[in-house]
Parts: sequence; structure tokens; C-alpha cells
Amino acid sequence: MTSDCLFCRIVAGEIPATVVHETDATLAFRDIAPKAPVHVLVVPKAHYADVAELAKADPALAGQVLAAGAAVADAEGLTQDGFRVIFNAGEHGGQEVFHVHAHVLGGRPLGPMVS
Ligand code: IU
Repeated sequence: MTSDCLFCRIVAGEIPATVVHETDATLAFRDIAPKAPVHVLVVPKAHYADVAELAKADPALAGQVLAAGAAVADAEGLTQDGFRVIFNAGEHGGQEVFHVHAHVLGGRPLGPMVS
């Protein structure tokens, strides 16, 4: 937990969020500015800045984040038509919040990946 991290504060319950899935190690909540009918963020409760740092430090936890994302997609009814899971990383990846999070997006055709 870092007190200046927005997603650590959501995990700690200090900032409200619409939680849709929780495990011992992960939390999933709706994005505040959804880019698709379903847009959920999945975070590890432990603080890692980005997906590279997480995967290097704790690959099992990275797998738990992915498994939680798949569970969210299933619970949100996205499995049949498909969905997208994205990790933005660093400046060129467009990352804005530096607590690693998977975006789970779906509910409409998402088109090709952006450049
Ligand atoms: P990014 O991968 O770091 O660019 O994504 C950050 C996301 O966090 C982005 O989609 C925001 O809409 C979202 N978000 C949020 O859900 N709640 C917040 O209070 C803030 C950002 I600030």
C-alpha cells in the first residue's frame, strides 16, 4: 500500500469504486470513464507499478490477475462474443495510473487495435 497511489487507496476502501470481483490477491472494479459497455479494471492488491514489474516480481500473481480478468469477462457475459484485455505500460503505452491494472473491455465490436 502506498498512500499516494489511487488504486492502493481503492483496494484499501479509502476511495469508493464499483467492485465486481474480488479474490484474496486481486480486485476488479468498473472504470470511471468506460471506453466500452463493459470496462473493468483488474488490479493485484499488492502494489506493482506496471505489468513488467509485476511479471518479474511475482509471475503467479500476474496469472491471478489474468484469471480474475477471465472470470470478470465470464460474469459480464462477454465470453461468447469475445472481449479484450489490455495492459498499458509506461509513457508510450499510455499508462496513466502507475499501479498495474488489466483493462477488460467488451460488449461491442472493439475493432482493430489502436496504433
Ligand atoms: P491507464 O492504463 O493507466 O491509462 O488507465 C487508467 C484508467 O483508470 C483509465 O481508464 C481511467 O478512466 C481509470 N480511472 C478510474 O477508473 N478511476 C479513477 O479515479 C481514475 C482513473 I484518476
